[in-house]
Amino acid sequence: VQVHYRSDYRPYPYDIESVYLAFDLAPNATVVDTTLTIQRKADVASNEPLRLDGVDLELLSIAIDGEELGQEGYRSFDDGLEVLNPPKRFTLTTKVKISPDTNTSLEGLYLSSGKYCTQCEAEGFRKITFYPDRPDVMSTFTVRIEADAEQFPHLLSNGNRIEHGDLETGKHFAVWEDPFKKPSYLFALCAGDYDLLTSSFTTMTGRDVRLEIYVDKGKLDQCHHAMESLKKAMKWDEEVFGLEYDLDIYMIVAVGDFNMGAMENKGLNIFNTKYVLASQDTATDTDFIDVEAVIGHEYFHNWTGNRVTCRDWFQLSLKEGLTVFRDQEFTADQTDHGVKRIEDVKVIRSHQFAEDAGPMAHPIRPDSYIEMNNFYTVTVYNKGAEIIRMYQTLLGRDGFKRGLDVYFERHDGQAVTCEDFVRAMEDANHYDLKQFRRWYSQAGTPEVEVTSQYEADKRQLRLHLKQSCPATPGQEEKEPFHIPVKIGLIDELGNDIELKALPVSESDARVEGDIVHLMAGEQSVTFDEVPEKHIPSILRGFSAPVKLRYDYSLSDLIFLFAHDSDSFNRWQAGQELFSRVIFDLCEQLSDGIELSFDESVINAAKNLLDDSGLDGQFKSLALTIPGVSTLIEQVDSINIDHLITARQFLKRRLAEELELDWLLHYQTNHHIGDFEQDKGSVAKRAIAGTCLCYLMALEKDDAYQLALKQLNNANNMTDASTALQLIVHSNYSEKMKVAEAFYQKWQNEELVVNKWLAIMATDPSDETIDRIESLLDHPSFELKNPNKVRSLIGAFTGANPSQFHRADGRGYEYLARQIKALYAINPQVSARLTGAFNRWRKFDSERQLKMQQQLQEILSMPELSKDVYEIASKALK
Ligand code: BAL
Ligand code: ZN
Repeated sequence: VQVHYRSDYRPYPYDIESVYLAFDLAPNATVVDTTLTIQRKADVASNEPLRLDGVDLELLSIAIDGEELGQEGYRSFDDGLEVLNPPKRFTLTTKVKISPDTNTSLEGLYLSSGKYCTQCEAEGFRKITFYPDRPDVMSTFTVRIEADAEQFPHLLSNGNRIEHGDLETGKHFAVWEDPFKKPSYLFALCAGDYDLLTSSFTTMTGRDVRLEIYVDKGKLDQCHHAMESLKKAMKWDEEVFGLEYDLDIYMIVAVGDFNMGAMENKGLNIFNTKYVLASQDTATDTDFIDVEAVIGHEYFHNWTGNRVTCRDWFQLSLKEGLTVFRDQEFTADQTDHGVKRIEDVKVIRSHQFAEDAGPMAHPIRPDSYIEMNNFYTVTVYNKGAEIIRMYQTLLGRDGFKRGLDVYFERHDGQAVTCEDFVRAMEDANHYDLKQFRRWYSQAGTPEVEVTSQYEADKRQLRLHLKQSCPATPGQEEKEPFHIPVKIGLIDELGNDIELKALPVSESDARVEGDIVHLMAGEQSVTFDEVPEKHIPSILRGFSAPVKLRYDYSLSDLIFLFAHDSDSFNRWQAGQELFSRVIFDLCEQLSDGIELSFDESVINAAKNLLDDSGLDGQFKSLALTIPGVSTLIEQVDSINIDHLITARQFLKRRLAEELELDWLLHYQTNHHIGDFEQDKGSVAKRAIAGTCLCYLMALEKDDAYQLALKQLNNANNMTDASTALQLIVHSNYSEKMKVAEAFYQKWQNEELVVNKWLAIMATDPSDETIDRIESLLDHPSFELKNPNKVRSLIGAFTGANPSQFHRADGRGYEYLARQIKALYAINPQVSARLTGAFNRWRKFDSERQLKMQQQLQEILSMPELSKDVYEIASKALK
């Protein structure tokens, strides 16, 4: 297998001045005619061959300036061809045949439910035609599409439609021209018979932009939220960053078979249906927010990604970290900043910390890869967004914006690097980011250990901060990071104490406002005029993606949980409280003693539930016990049986002790009547759902009846799916009848069926494995559809710890069997599934052995895809 290294970057020796593509669409024999106008760069030797990428293409002809090339004129490889001794300036014409119908990888051009669509990022364009398929080769594209007029009335590509018309024999054509230079990964083509929702947006300079959303027939009523979200995103980017849309048309096409969430192709976004379609009946409150966020994300890419793109794929976080940060801020502005921050940090702690501590650990700017698709990760995306957020913390909002302005001024229309971004931030603010750059080059999650000393006579508090970062593959030693640690001090009444930093020694950490700049391995900081009764609130807002260690007493945590003015740290205090109880219970289980914990935790939960000043969504988050995947990342090795038992014990005790409180709050917040989707109603549904979840933990008939009533009376999918999940995951004797009725009701709504599959797959009961075996043959399941695979198999491995980690190994066998069935069909999706084995070293020796065996078997499969090979082989290293 070939490993690609960042250090091997060389500029492409030729300029592709223009691209003309002509598609004659046919399921098994699409013909692509390509004409490239090419110019050798000034400093390049005249015998430099022209290397083009190409995979799964049948070459029909190749010509230079109209003259067919003979065998001596070019060399063919598995993954491309080289034109030998080309002239300095020429046109290259190629004609290839491809088969979209049999393209199950969903990369390149493929058919999905009778419609053509493309996915080219990262390296899918090479499955369409011979081309330098790398992001630093930018060109203008003209695209002609020809297809049957009745079957494919809509023929779409990037930019503006400049020509269209009918042809003989029932065909028609359209020609599209994109005036903006772009890399091949932003190319898109769609052809099909869709329903179309149109609208328009007037930009800040008064230009009218036509907005179009194309969906499967019959789904038009589920597109309005997406359209409104698009307009909000366009407006927000103008207001917050002064960024205006540049073409006269913006199109979104929703497809049911899609590897990713969505794709930001210039002027023609292609979306997974999951992130377009939403109606009260079929989508949950979370789905509505996710649609808005992904619509925003892809729209924001038009500047951060498309206008300024990446030089090479190692720089992926340049566009993804930045764009995730932008979509996070967008959602926070539309919803609630505190709640959104907690949601985002939950992803970091459960998934990114796991990646950073596992065999696939990589810096946000990786140094090497075997398959680029494996590096569309929570590290590149979400940790990348945390790094961008830290710029804003260091430079302030205005400084960050100044930096972005310089970045766009310098690099609009270019393919650049993360280093270019750092330099723009530095130059715009005259700020030294030398040490900050280590966030780009070092993998692993830093740990920050804080200790405190209080001198009562001086009323001074001295905090000592110490950072370290564990070794990761290929990186044994780490240099200190520049870590902004946001700090607060709280007095005995719960009020914030004004911070008065007192420089004591040269080596002390610099303090700016409430930010302590931890720059060395160890540094201290002193605060003056601190009253004797105080509690530090450290790493407020999760100001850096690190693990914080501070030895809080139980009562400190309870106090912070009740009073911290920083909502993130308030939530955090509760999470730490619950985690501590769970790990204490784990020890008791190991020691074989009766389980018990400090009852004050129960009171703390009750007080929070009763706090009338708090929003229901925050309460729901604060009263939810950390998930197993988050807990696993807090310790070096895990007894999974004990962990699940301990977690369940805590939940059950909270349920029992506060039974009347859960019931009361359920009754006050659960709303029957007209559906509303304002913030208050969403919050009420969230806390009502959490209350019902605790009530169901009691395993009593009246709780079952309450959930059944909610399910049967629901006029929205949030209430319905919450109730269904609680019922299916309970011991209610008739639960499978309820599940079947739900399926019958929703069998024609694919996205709801996917929820149903995920609920079935995450049932913690021992029968689940048999059920999900038989669901593989159920009409609702289709191995070729990534959403279904993620629902039935991905949800099982990611959110059903007790069954995935069954002691008998059947969970592991099930996963391995699906990977073996899928790798040849869809390499990308099967590689994602393989990642579920990444943390095998954390478990007991018997489970380790079982997971290792499955990985070895996967690796021994014939013609294993390089995607799966990379994940499985690195896991075993
Ligand atoms: N560029 C791949 C999909 C996304 O991040 O928007
Ligand atoms: Zn993106």
